[in-house]
Amino acid sequence: MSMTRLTLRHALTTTLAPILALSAGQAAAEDALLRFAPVKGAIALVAKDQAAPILVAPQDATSVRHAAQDLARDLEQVSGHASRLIAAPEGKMPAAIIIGTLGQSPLIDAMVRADKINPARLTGQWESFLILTIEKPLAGVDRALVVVGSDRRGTAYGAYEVSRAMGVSPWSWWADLAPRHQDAIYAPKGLHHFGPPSVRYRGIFVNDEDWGLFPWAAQTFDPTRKDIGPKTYQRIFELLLRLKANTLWPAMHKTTAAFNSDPANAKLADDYGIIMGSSHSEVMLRNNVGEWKDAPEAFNYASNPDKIRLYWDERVRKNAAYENIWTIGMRGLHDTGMVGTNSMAEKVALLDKIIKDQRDLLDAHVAGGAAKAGQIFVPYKEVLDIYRAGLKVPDNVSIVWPDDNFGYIRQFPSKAESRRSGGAGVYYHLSYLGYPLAYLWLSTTPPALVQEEMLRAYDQGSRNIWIVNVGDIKPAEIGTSHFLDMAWDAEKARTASQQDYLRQWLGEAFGGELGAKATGLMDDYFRLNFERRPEHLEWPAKAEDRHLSGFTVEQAHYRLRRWRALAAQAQALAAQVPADRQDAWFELVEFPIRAAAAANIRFFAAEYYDEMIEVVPAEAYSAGGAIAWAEGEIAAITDRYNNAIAGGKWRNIMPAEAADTQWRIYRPRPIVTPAPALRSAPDRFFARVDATPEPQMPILEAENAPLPQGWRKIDGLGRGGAVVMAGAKAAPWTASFTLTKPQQGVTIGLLPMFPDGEERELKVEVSIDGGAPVTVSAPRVVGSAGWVTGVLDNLLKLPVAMPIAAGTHRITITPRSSGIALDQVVLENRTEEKVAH
Ligand code: REL
Repeated sequence: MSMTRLTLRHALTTTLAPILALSAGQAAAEDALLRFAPVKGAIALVAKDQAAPILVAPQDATSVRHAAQDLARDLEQVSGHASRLIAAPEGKMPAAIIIGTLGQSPLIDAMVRADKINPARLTGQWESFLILTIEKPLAGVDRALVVVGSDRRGTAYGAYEVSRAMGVSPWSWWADLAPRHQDAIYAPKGLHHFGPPSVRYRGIFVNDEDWGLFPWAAQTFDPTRKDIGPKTYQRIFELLLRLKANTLWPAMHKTTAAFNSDPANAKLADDYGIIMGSSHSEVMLRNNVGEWKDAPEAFNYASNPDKIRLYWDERVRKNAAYENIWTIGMRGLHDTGMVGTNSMAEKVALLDKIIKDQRDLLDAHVAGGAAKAGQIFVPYKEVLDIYRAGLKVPDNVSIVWPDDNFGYIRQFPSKAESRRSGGAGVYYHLSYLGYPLAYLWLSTTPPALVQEEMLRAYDQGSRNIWIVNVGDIKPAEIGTSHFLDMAWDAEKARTASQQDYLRQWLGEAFGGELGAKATGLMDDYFRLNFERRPEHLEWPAKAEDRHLSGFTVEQAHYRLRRWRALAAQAQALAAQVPADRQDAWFELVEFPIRAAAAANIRFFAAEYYDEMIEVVPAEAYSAGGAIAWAEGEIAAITDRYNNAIAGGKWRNIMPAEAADTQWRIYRPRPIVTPAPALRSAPDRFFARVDATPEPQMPILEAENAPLPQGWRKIDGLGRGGAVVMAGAKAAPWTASFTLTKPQQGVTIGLLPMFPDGEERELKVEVSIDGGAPVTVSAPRVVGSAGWVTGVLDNLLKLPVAMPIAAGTHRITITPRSSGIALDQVVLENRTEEKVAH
């Protein structure tokens, strides 16, 4: 037995567990894939002004050769020394990097035959890889760092993993995180094993691109094409591989040409090993807004099935050779319901027939037919009702359960559904255009919420496909990484808090010290935006509401103080950021914080102006000045993003603000923006903001009571810093409090989650001092007033009527449904807030 084999065995038994527990790019120093100073026994990949060549067999997949080329480029970018790509050993080589796929690369297979690589952990595995050092791997090569993948993506991920270990962030190009120079790069002896991923298909949906990605691609990045075409998609595919993702739902709005209108796009996806899907409304890879050339009324399967079937048939034939995930079912031409039916029974029957016909097309053209082809059914918006009314989705089709567009997953698979051979998945939003209000500007969904919901889904069987709507990609960099990292390794994610994730991500981007400071800022950014997203400030607006936002003056001013402090810190810290991270700092930290802060100042100053103009005009004029200041701030930082940073690379990517107005129905009494003549210096307003007392609310924050058995604390969600989430057999939650005057009841604040499986309402029992419990329930109906309130506030307020005398009491809350995330108990019965759920 060779020495290598011994080392291998040793590595497998002793070091694998800790390595697996650590993330990519985060391995502890002693387990590091690469070092930048000589270590005993390490292989010199770059030393003495030379970079080792990269061996990759011509027989290997194009995606592998792309990744090898990118690795060569990265090596050169880091070290300044070019590395050559070669197909076989040339002469005598002291060191090399060998990249290849098991069973596909003759280089790798030769090493397996010679007992240099033990393929046991790769054979038959999905997207897995080993990175290991081997002595005398091939004739003529003394030593090599070898990346061996179980399949074409596994190998590519492995090559990018080496890049990452050299300091090349997956976002290096997309977020201007240029790698730092290294004079030398060494690979210490060892073996590292990665994969298989927790979730089989992991991808993004580029959506609502009209205001960011499209104008940027059309006018800045690919002006010859004037569209999102292969040049832009190449960047997206590479990003996906660097993030260990494998699937894309492409841009689909009318402004952008349909992805498949140029066959070069799908061909390129295949070259990169990317699996192409399409969104819930673009079944059978057809982008209807761009490709359906007949009258819109003719997109009706009840009256026009032959024509529509032909339309689908053409796409299936043309794209059958590629790896695809076929979305089946049918909606309207865009994000609307299917036409041609009246009753629910008719809808179910028509959709059953559509699915059958679509599977016949797959049988006709795709290798292995409908029994083998990857297929998903997405019960998005109205389609969930059709599914619930009895639609039969064939067993091998994955059901991809969407969130409610606001980050709360509408339905989790029941036990029976989780046993379907096609498995289950999730379609999740980090950005949204639609009812009741869009959020397209800043990326504000807290990682803590995404983690909670996605792991709930994972635990209940949604493990086959996860797709996240990332809007224009920028500025959703952190959210996108977080989602895809969880999809790659769900167990690792489980133990990390929001702050842990931010610390790791920002530490990798900016270094430990600056990363830790940025973590505090971004954690606060997510918390403040969770209370109200910057795009949702104008809500709610019942005509009689004094404050459109629903915030009292104390709450609003307290909030502004926190935003102003945060923006000031982000700006002040910029002075400590090294020159090569200045652009990235602005894109990832400073811009989102300053933009959200300015949006809040502008909105709450306008509310204050409205309130004061007839009472103390000078106060109002100063608030008018604050509005003008905030408008100027947004204009200036947007201009800087688009025109000044990264040498103009991002021109046209950042819209001046939440780009959409069509859904703003909640604005019956618009805030008056004062004319310039009615504005003065903002100092008086800001002094007022600083002097307003903190809001005093009689509130019990759930996380401050002792955590009962079966509950978990989730940091980063809810008012006050955390919520507590009840598990399956949670004990009652209980806390004591003192009232100085009698109350008519309390108001329970929950996160507006959905319960598990077939449950349809959130339910708790509340009792005071061991008295008779009162049951409170909230049916979770998307579109209802209660749902709108819940998702825009990220808080579901459930008033409980029960007289309580002054004095000290004990309240007990017992979960009676799943999905109970308790945020707070307001010691008042806020019946005026009672809304229909
Ligand atoms: O978020 C979604 O999935 C939908 O809103 C989209 O399909 C749709 O294109 C939306 O962007 C509105 O146009």
